[in-house]
Amino acid sequence: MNKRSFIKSGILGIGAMFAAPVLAKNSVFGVFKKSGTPEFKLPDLPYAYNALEPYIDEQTMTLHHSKHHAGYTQKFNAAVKAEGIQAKNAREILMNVSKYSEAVRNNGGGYFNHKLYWNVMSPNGGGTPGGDLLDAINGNFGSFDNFKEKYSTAAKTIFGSGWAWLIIQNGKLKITTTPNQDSPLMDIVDERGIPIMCIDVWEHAYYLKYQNRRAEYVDAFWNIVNWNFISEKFTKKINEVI
Ligand code: MN3
Repeated sequence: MNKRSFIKSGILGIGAMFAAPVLAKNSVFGVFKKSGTPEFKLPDLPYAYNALEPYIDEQTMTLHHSKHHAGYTQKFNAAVKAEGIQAKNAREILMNVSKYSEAVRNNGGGYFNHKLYWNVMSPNGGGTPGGDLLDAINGNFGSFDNFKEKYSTAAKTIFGSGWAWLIIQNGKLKITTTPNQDSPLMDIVDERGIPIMCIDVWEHAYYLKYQNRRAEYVDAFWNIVNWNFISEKFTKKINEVI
């Protein structure tokens, strides 16, 4: 080794000495960020885009999932990252949403609400629920028909964009509505509870097929309600408190 190459490798060696701790620090920070700041993925639909025809059309489902829900998911991730939010999951963020920005409230709600909405519908849905859920519906609303009527009215009469919900609140079933992308899980809504059923009444959910006739979309919704999913959720969540 001549003098020149010794100096060169010496400088590289010093460089490596400095580089090593920097890399180590970055990788530790990387692990920390991975476990602390969650990253959310757009979930796949549990059925094909055309599976809910003729009640909800393929084009609406395609745009609603691949554009709207994808947009909420991407903006939710951006906001969570920008604000350095650390949480186990989206539910934890929504339950403490008053601490965060409007972007987290709107896009976090959009991310979470649509995930439930896709599962509340099924091409094999419709009919009536059974078991414990039916007993609870009868107990809280008098009859299934009465529940259906009240839920439909709530969904049809929301002013502007929002959601109608069936929630568990203090062990009882309750119908509520929220504006925009607010969720019953959020610590800023009037009626908090565990959501087990929802319908999206934003115009993007029905306008291509039903135009201004929201009531027809709400009436059609009953043909695709996934009572198996909602019953299972009810049984799992009945003893949860928020
Ligand atoms: Mn929507």
